[in-house]
Amino acid sequence: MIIESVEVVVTSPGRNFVTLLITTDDGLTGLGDATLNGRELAVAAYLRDHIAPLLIGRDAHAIEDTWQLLYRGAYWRRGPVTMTAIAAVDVALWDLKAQFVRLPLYQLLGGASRSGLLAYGHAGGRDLSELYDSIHRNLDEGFRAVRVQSGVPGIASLYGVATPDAAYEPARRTPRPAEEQWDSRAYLRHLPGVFEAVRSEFGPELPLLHDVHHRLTPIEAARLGRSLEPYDLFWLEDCTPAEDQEALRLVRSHTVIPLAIGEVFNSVHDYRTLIGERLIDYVRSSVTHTGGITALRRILDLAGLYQIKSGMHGPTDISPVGMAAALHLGLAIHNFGIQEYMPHAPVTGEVFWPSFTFAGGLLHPGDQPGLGVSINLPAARRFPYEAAYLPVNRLRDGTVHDW
Ligand code: CS2
Ligand code: MG
Repeated sequence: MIIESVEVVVTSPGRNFVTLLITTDDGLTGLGDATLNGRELAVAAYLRDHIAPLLIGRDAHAIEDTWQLLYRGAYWRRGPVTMTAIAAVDVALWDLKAQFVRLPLYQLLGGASRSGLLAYGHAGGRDLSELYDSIHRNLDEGFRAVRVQSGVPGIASLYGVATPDAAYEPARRTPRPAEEQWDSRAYLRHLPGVFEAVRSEFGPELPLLHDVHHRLTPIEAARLGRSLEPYDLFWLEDCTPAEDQEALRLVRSHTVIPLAIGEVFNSVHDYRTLIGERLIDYVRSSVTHTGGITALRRILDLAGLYQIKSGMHGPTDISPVGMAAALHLGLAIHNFGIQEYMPHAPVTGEVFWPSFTFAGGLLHPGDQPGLGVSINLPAARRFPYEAAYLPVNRLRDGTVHDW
């Protein structure tokens, strides 16, 4: 299987996606997701200008050697742009190998370790009544676990909370990032009451998750963790800015709430302290942003030694290709925890044709050879790239804060 052509497709059906297509002399095409929210064109250029020329003529079966070549061979290591580009190549090569042997990809990763992947949906509301409606919608759609985000009185627009008529999509199609507000004291005061209310309305069984989105200091996060303990959360996500691994020592010493972190990480080195010192319970990395199946599998194998489980990032900015890769990996590994699932807008389905399924609260990658996703190129061309950015956050006095 010799690589004959490499194509980078940037398309925007509902939101921007970058997809890598690798075609071999056998006539097979493998797909990889290279979408990095708000920095899509940087990855597209990295792939087109610096990686594609290296791939032409190489053996598509040599997945590990190609990974090492792209990682070590660039001299400049890690970083979200580089690791997203490497991930796209890695996933496309796994897709090709699995198509070549006519097996669903999870079979090459060791076969299925479970019958389906528990998924969590997203509920958010500006007040309790909107939030209850949103949780009910998730349950009606079949979700058996729900992430709960709530408005905070006095904060006008906030991460994770949409108006009831619009799907939640943090990246907005504006030439510059929109601005949101933040007030840690107001949030810390308000949130425990929200979880108390949700627990008494929906009972003790439903797994509830919450995403702080990197906004607190370690001591604030410790206080929040303690105050949420009575409501038995499945996890508290990104309670402090993720790059400061040592911060979680302080959080951990004050609370037994399970912690999840890592959607912005891109390498096993971002996890060494967190995993080695058992400072987290769930690894949030996606296949798409962490160097592909080859690299994320290594992180999860290391995590498994410490009873730490997967909780792969699955927002809409992971394309259907990236989601399929996550599902094949999640089905195969032993230490699967939960899978985030934010279904794409219907228009995304005009371009990407995935075969994964969601039924009874469980995702399954399907049994087609390879990843089981195809791309409709004429449709992709109908949706050209449109600049879109994640918001930035400011405190009441205008100071820029973590978003
Ligand atoms: C999030 C995302 O899914 C999550 O947990 O934190 O909504 C995140 O904000 C986006 O993926 C950023 O690209
Ligand atoms: Mg998150």
